[in-house]
Amino acid sequence: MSKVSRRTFLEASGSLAAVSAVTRTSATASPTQADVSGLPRVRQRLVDPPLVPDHAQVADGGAKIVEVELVVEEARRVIDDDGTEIHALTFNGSIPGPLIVCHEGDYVELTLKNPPDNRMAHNIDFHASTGALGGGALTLVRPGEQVVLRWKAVKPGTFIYHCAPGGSMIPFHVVSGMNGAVMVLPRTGLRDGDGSPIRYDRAYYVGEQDFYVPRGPDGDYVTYDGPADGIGDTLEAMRTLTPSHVVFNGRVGALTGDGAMTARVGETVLFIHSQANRDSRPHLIGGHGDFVWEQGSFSDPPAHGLETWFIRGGSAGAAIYTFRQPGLYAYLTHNLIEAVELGALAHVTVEGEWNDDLMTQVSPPGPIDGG
Ligand SMILES: [Cu+2]
Repeated sequence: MSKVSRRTFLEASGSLAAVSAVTRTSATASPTQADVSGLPRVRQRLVDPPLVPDHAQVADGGAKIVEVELVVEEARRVIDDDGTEIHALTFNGSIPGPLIVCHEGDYVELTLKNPPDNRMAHNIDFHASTGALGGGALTLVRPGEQVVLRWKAVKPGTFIYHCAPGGSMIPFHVVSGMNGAVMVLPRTGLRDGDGSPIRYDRAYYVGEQDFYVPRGPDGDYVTYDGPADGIGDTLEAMRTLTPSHVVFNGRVGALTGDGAMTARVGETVLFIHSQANRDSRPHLIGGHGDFVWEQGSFSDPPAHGLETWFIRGGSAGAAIYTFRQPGLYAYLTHNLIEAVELGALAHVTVEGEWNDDLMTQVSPPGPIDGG
């Protein structure tokens, strides 16, 4: 049973007032605590997005304890092609943090480490979990500390997680990079609206991130010496609600060129898309969302054949598409200003045979007939 001192708890909850009712002071096991000692344990090796950890789509066997480790990394990151640099706050060094995958009924057992050379306190709020501010009230770790949290995955779907250390530090840490996603698969796998199984050949995790980099009097972005130096200016920029950058996977162009996602004609691809702070409108140019769990809940049947879908700020959604044509696809937010001018654009390079029936150029560009 986790134990939280009053002092730690208040630090973790910050200005959020309604949480005193969940203060836990007893060191004895709750009568509702399940005995998980007999459950098998599997260690999930987390990977940098857009890759996802190895996982079974249909659960083999009963509930498991899925062990994962997140290490907080406070580090400088360049976020665009102009060399704009921020003091990023990250889980495991990537923006977004890694995708965690489990099945409904499994337990996720997280070890959260805050190395001693960090400067700030951090915690984690799992939207997929139940209780204690999503775990935020039980996980505040100062530099040099670690904590272990176990939660049961009772809701199937895609969910974000994020740091939430209290007050203004909640949005500040989230827009500095401290967010990621969990996918809780139904034990029997995904199903379409008719209840037929859906299987995917590959999966990608696209984490969308809004940054608010302050500008100096000359209009240029400001680079700060230390992680705390820019907090005041950044909070001021955040309050304009106007991001300087909206990007996928931590920087402009992270998922284009050599970083582009890949697939083959005939392959079915699952795209998980998270936005921890702000709304987004994913669209696959030249393709569709064959099956879309726009709100992320796998308890609900997916929508079919969508053009553009909507990811609410503070959520993750999932879309599945079977590629039918080769070529370069743009996967972007269809606020095209955010996509093209601010950075929220990715590419999917698809190899395979062109299908003339689906599209053909009947005559190439040339002079207008009779002109
Ligand atoms: Cu944090």
